[in-house]
Amino acid sequence: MTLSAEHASTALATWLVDQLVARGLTDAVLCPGSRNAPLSFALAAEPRVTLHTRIDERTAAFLALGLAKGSRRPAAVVTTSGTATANLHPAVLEAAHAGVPLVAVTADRPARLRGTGANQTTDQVRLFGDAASFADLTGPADDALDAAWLPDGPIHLNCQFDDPLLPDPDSPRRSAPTNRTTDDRFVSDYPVRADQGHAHRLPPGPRTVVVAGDDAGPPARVLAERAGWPLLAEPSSGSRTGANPIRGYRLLVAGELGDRVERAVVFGHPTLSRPVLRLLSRPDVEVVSVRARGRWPDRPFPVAGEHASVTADVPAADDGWLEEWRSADRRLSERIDAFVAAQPGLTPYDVAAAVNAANPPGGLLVVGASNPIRDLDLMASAHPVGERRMVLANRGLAGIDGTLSSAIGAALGRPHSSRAIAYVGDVTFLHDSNALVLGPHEARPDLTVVVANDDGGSIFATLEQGGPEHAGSFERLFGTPHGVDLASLCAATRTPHWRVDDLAELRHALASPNGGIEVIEAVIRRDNRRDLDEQIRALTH
Ligand SMILES: Cc1ncc(C[n+]2csc(CCOP(=O)(O)OP(=O)(O)O)c2C)c(N)n1
Ligand SMILES: [Mg+2]
Repeated sequence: MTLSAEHASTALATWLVDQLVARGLTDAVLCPGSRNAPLSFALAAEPRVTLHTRIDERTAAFLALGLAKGSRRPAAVVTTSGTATANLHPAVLEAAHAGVPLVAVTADRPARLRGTGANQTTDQVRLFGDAASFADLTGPADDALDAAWLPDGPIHLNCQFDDPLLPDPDSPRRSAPTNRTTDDRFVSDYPVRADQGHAHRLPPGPRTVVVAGDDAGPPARVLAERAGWPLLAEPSSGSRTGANPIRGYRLLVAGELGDRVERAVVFGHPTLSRPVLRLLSRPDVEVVSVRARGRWPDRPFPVAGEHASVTADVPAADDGWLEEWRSADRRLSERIDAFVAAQPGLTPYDVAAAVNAANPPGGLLVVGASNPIRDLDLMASAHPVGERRMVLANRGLAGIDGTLSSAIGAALGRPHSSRAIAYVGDVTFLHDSNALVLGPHEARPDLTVVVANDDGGSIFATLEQGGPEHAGSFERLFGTPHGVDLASLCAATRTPHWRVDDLAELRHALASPNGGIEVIEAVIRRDNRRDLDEQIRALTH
């Protein structure tokens, strides 16, 4: 380090950026501020980092989360001190639960000013509690960074910057990189879930299902195929391909077939369906868990055993178990499709099916929480193995926040996708409409945002609070209609917008993307959601 002591902040920032690059970082999202200026200059001078700038720190953090998920590399978000840092908390929590290497770099004042009421200075030490590993950096300190570094979870690097915050005008802009190649010791195992060591071998016998929650990955499918077991795979599991996924599993698990399950092997984080979670909590079902990513990998149900990976003996004879599920699923799928086709107007299920159909091999689909992911779950048949589509959802905590930013990040992080689509509810869209605020210098992905607009939160209609006894207060407390004119909202950021209210128009709009970020608003009803949901559940009888 050749910089003078007076430029300690620049030295720290330059060193930190070098270190992040060595750990595989290629993208950083910067939010403007003065205290973080040393990092801003250091990032701008680093040719190996693609810099993104966002005004809103919450949006920025979810953009970085999406970049990490789409690229399967760590991504950083960089902020000034004070309230700015607290805006990172939602994305840090999501990253902690989903096991995503989100690097939160916050600028702070020197420790001597903490607790003194100095301007824009608060207690940022361990701001995110146990959710993130933490280092309080005062200068280049390899040990502190090594100790905090996680391959699969959020890292909070708090940087104490003293004045001066600007680089020495007399020093060269940047010396040639010396050790700034990626260091293999640190490159995370985030990209590939390598089976570590020897896989636990399950004996055949009990009637078994494979449950693939969010981020389960191909091993769930491989196990189901090898052993001849039905695969109950959420849309964002990464396992929903081939012949074993049971499209209507959510309904079938609640019935007679579900009652006969004796054993379940769980991959990833299953959160989407209550019947599956009930199955996993049943005392007569033996649960075998394959360790999932995340800061808290423990299961919320008792497990008989937990393993890094699992395999099974190939069954000696076909006992018909898989075929029972498959034929029940075929019958149910036909009934669901016929029921949906018979409904007048555009239904939420039509939107889900159209979105699924518009996602080609090599495509990227980011799905919002609430009903969009559930409707997709119900309507999406499994694609053939080898047709690689990436389906992502923030299922670590299933928040409706930051979804558009996550989608923009994922699309930027996976630039070779044949198509990128985000599919969200209207409340989810509004929650993160700041994602559409992009400056003129920012990279804009090609991304079609489909908003299923039912003017409020429809999921609550299908839950207990949607019962007729609560009808009087339902709209105000849960439905939250907003009446926002999405066309005007989009116009404010010059985001192209199409409003469609029938299936043919929706398909047409989906079939003709114009490039850049564009919004398709699919207008659907909310008043009949509870009724539709009940009728669909009755199709198993
Ligand atoms: C940050 C956050 N706040 C609140 C919730 C609770 N919540 C779950 S779904 C939902 C409504 C979502 O509405 P919308 O996006 O329109 O989808 P819909 O239910 O209509 O399909 C809310 C508020 C949440 N999951 N995350
Ligand atoms: Mg809605």
